[in-house]
Amino acid sequence: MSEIIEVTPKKRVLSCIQPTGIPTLGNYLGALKNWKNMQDEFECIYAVADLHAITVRQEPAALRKNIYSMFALLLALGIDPEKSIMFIQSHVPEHAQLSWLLSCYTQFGELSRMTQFKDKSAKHADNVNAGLFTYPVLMAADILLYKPDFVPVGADQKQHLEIARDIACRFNGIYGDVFTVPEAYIPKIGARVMSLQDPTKKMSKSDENLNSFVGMLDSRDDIIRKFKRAVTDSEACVRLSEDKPGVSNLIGIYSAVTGKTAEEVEREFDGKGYGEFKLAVGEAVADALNPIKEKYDSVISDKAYLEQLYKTGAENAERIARKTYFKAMKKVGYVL
Ligand code: ATP
Ligand code: LTN
Repeated sequence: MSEIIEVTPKKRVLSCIQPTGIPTLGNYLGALKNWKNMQDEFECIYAVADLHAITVRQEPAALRKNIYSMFALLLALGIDPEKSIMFIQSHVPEHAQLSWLLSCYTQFGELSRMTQFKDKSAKHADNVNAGLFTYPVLMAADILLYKPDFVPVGADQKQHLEIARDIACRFNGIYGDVFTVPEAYIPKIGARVMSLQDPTKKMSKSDENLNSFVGMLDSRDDIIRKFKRAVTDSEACVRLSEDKPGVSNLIGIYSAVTGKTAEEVEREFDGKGYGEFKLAVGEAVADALNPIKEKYDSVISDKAYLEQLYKTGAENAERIARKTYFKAMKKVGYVL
């Protein structure tokens, strides 16, 4: 008698990252590290969100270079193009197309409440463009086109994910089941890595103070130097506490790269000074990032290989995106 094997389809994951510079340790621990780990359990789709990048003015040559670097970095992180779909957002026109449709189902008021819009328009007061305002709609399109179950992001993107869920529910409420309503997947440790110079602010690659963030491709010496200079406090005690944001941030980073719990870290450095602790954090981070840097160096110069991968990736992505986009268009009443 033949046996019937039931195969449950894998749940789907989608995420994107903007090519606005070399990602930081914050991007890595808050999002990218999970991208690699999720590949075995889930069907994963990852994109370089280049359309999002121009909400802030970009120099053309730098943008082009950053798109290549970010795509190469995904490979260096261990994203396997045989297992996962990886592509460049602008290569799949349905993202911009669905974004227009969804923008007509998104309220001005809800976009006005986005903290990223408020922060970025304050920071770039001379260029508060409409794209910066509608950025979450494009992000909703990125997500909803692929019907993912989970979206791995850092804690700062939670609000954008909520709006994507609201838009999906609103659209489904009018037209029936078109979109899947996704869940955010935010890591417990590393969800919000703070600046090394001002631990009340999130670590950001666009910070003017270069000592405030660790870039994923920084040299070992630079990484250790930046941790040695990290702002702490005068208590000289390695302890997790709300009134010790600098030390707590370093404990979080050390936990995230070594897999040790905060209590284990506190025990390990009991009675030891900040000098020894900061050096250990710097070395552990450099050890964690080194294999990524080595792999990046080996793929970045192979333009033909990268091109072949992003072309195949876009074809595979578009096959999925097109179906959802046409379904949404048809429901709205367009003649197809
Ligand atoms: P910028 O710092 O230039 O404003 P960004 O780093 O916030 O950009 P992205 O590069 O698009 O923006 O972020 C990619 C991913 O990294 C997102 O999932 C975001 O939530 C996560 N992320 C960004 N900063 C941090 C941080 N400090 N800690 C944890 N996760 C972060
Ligand atoms: N806004 C995100 C980048 C992004 C994204 C997405 C993340 C664009 N489209 C879709 C998840 C899913 C950010 O991290 N700043």
